[in-house]
Amino acid sequence: PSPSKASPPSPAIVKQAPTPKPRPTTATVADRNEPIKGIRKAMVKTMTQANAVPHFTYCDEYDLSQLVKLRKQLKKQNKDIKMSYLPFIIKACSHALTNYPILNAHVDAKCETITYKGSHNIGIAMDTKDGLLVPNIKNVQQLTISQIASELSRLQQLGKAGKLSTDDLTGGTFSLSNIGAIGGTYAVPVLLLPEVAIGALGKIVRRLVPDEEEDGDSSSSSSDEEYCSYSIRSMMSVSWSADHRVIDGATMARFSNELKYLLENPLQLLINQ
Ligand code: CAO
Repeated sequence: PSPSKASPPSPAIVKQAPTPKPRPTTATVADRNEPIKGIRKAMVKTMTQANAVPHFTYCDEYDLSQLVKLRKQLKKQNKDIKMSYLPFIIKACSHALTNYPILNAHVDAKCETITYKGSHNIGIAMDTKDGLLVPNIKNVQQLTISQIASELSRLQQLGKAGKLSTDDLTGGTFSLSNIGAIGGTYAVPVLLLPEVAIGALGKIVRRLVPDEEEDGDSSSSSSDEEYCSYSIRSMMSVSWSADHRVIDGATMARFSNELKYLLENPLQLLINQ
């Protein structure tokens, strides 16, 4: 049998390849080299050393609605002092550290000794004129929330002016990084050796959260459908990194639960400061 002849494509359905548009005229911008020195050079060393330590990160969300209201009231009543959220958080950390002293500790370079530090010298990561610096507030366990606020303002002003002292920058025992002051929800903080734990605070955001179920609510439902009420709450995520050679996840989680309780019930914090 003779092979069937393929009929030529109809001119109407032949697809024309699109003509590429010419590349826009651009001028190459020269690259720029900059030597890594000063605080950046120090950061290369400290961050590289810290990254060699096996660590884990644990995250949770705290409901700061009551703290947001309380701070608003205190700000109205006391205009002389800059009262951000950090002084409350720093004080609450100190309370929780009292029950978890292993988180307020140093570990030597060979990881042979844990030194439980007596003072709570809480470091605060600051975006300063010179770059990232972590001055610390000394003996937080002895300070009131307003004293912490004044000390934080002093360090922030010195940081802005590039005038933080060696004393301010050394001797920290536990650190916090309030990245939420700039924005963002989660961050994985890098340890500040020889400290064993650091927390990153996210931005406090208002969002819908299901209300706590009251006792008996679930059993009172006559159908399979679940009804739930919601409220707008001020939520903050917190991410903790800890040295996993000496700190286990359960310790970090229990510490975080205690801190969460204090920050969600800030009157307790005011009464017991
Ligand atoms: N969520 C929502 N609002 C926040 C907030 C948060 N997590 N943190 C701060 N705010 C609010 C403050 O309450 C304040 O509000 P008011 O003007 O109404 O009082 C405003 O934002 C500005 O706060 P602040 O930044 O001046 O003060 P602070 O005490 O909260 O923080 C400091 C001080 C120095 C920690 C902060 O300015 C800073 O430098 N943060 C960056 C830290 C950083 O770079 N971390 C990354 C390290 S790793 O590279």
